[in-house]
Amino acid sequence: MNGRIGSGFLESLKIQANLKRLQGSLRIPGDKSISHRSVMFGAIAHGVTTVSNFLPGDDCLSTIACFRQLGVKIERNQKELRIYGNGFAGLTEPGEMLDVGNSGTTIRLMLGILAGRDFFAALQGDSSIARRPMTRVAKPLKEMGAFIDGRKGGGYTPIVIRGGHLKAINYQLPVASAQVKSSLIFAGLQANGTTTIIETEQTRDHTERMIRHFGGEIEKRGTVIAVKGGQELEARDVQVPGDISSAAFFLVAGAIVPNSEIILERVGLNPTRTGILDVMKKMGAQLEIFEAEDGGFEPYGDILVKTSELKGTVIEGEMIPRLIDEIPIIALLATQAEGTTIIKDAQELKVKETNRIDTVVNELSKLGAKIQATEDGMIIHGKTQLSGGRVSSHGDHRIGMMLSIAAFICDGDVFLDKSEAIDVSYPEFFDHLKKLQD
Ligand code: SPQ
Repeated sequence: MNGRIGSGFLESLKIQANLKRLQGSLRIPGDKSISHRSVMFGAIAHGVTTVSNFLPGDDCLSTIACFRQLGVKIERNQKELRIYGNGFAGLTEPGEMLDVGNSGTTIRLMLGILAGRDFFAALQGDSSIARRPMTRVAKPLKEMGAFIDGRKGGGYTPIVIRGGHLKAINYQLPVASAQVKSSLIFAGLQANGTTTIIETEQTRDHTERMIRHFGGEIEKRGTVIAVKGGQELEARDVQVPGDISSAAFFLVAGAIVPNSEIILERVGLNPTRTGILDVMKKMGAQLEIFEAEDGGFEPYGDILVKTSELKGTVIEGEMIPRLIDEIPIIALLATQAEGTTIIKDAQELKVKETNRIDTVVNELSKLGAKIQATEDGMIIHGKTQLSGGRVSSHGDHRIGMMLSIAAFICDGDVFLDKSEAIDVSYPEFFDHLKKLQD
């Protein structure tokens, strides 16, 4: 990295190309999904929840700010939190609009919590959040009895909600989404009766694990989840494992930069999130996984990755939810694999922080990748020598990090616009990149 060039909104980060090696070990920052949920569960439980290794990324800070506005006392010292919960009933009407920033998880899960509260709240986020669909949570929450309205009938932000007495429903999820599932679980905890949720595919199960960790009950049979209303949760200590979605950038960097050997420490190994490890192994990556003996309620371990000879593969079906956020960096990996990689069944990528099918394909094409978009994914032909150029994160943290790693294997420098988006999930990203080059 050679600092920023240019000025104002045209500022661009120059990233050094043609790296000779990456070596060393990194302690990966806390998992974003688990960090959000630790604040939410701490807020609705009774007593003082302590959280260690919390991710101080912009998204998780938005969650803290929102719950403070809902009357919850939260103390933060860097990566340590103390949350003073008074149960669902302890939440109070916010005096101002709740601002979720760039965070889809914050708004969708919070709507599920607010659905059971008999007060008014208005929510909004940034321009990316304004484009992301909210009907997927608004529709079932309205069916349970919440009043929700907003732009385009409550389908988009700004969105308003007045919660109240909820009735349990049986709901078949129309898309594979942990956010919709979790939102309904939070509403279900406050409803009359037992709410049943049927998933299309297994998605990340951090909410289910955390209910049990906080002393609650949730039943799971295959893809059917049942949650009883009227449960009260008790405060607990939460140790957040490292985020495998953040580790993914260094897993791929280690595999594609020559002469590399990297150890990633205390990475979350929840099987609903480890699709990237399975796919990398299938593509021929040299990975070793050392699982920790006691993972608490979320398993974790260390991962060693070395420069590897890679081959193309097909990624589809139930694998997709297990690596949905890693697809941008897997696309880069595929440019360095011999043969063709096909990614299918991933149309959900179109409604993330950006349309991640289009942004990945457009930005990697600028660097010379042979990649094309399809209706539900992309096709990548390798192995390709990437060239330098000017690219943009388009305000999407995962695209920014993917392009920064791509720069390392380009034969000319890369200039990255909107690199600040990376702070959403990995504020230490550039320090960690530098550490591996020292
Ligand atoms: O929170 P946000 O903005 O939706 O973040 C993303 C990401 O890339 O960090 C998605 F854009 O992760 C989601 C993930 O894609 C986090 C998440 C969760 O914590 O429950 C679930 C997934 O989203 P979804 O829509 O499949 O439920």
